[in-house]
Amino acid sequence: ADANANARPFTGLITRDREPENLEFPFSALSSWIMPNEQFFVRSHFPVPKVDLQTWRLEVEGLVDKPVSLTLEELRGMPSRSVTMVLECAGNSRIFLNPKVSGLQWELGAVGNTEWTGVPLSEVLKKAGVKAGAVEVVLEGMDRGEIKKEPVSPGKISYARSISLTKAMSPEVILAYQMNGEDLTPAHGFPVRAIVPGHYGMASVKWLNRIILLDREFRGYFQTTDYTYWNKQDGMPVQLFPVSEIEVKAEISRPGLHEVVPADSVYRMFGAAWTGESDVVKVEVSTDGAKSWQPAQLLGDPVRYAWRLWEYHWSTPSQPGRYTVMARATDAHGNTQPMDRDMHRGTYVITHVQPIDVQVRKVN
Ligand code: MTE
Ligand code: MO
Repeated sequence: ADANANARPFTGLITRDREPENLEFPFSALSSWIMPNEQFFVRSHFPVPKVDLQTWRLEVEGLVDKPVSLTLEELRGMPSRSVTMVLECAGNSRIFLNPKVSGLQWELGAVGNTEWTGVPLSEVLKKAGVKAGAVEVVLEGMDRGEIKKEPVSPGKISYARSISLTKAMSPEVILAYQMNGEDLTPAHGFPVRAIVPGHYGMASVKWLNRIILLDREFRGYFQTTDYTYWNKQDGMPVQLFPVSEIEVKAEISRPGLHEVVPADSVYRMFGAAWTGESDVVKVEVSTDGAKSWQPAQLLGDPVRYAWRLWEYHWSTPSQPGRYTVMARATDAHGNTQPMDRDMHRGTYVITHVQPIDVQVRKVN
């Protein structure tokens, strides 16, 4: 199969960076629980790597009984499963941070929810036999590039992230070769990517071709420099955390920022909410600048690791002017989105409640 055979024009996505290509979904265009493939956002640190399926292998090495090397055909021959999950970039909503920070200026659309199909990582690890003492699993992609950061630079490196062995052995973590029943597109990781439900997008390594079992914490660039933040914990003054689990968040699709909303009518507010290793149990909406909160209606059934759509019928004011609407979600662990930004989070995990300003106008 030719990787480019799967290439499709992206429909209606916003360019955030051209080289490498980074594309955002315009969140006010959300219309379905499953995001169509051609509207799924793209976040890549390096150019899309060339793949030759004649020589392509998935290698498993490190603390294993016997290293494993699989062709795509062998991998596709193993028992598969499908997982519908939300994939959110840890930098989603960065444009709303005040003061401004560097990094891609995502609005609300560095997020998508779709069905991924592939082989559970645990099955591949069982083939290799995990040795006692292994604690982390490094997932390495084929994409490479030069990192130029002052004062020290790691030079030319591959994209790699690790997850704990415990998470790696969980049944929802898969090595996916399909999204929505179609082969992965080049931009989304053809031929195989990791899918790590419950974790921010950086863990779902695209163009995956190497898995390494370690007896210690992985110290790679994307684990210890990029996708990390400093935090206070258990009385320790500061500690460096690799960004990992998704935190609870609701986003408003409609109304969009600065949308014109008719006065004296019923407007259907609509959006999505998600969390990491839990379920969204409540979404609330405020239309009076956080003075009061009303319950929104959760749509469909809960699916662990997927997002939940919600709606709220807003009786709009008769007085025209600028109004602010907000939404906030709560998960089954009792976590609710904060009103204010926790500055320790640096440039990631942007989950504080986002005010959306709209213009209420008389229709006639
Ligand atoms: N995997 C590789 N090999 N290279 C990358 O740059 N980006 C990560 C992750 N996997 C990345 C990667 C990040 S930060 C995110 S948010 C998701 O892929 C985005 O997945 P998508 O492009 O399919 O939306
Ligand atoms: Mo990301």
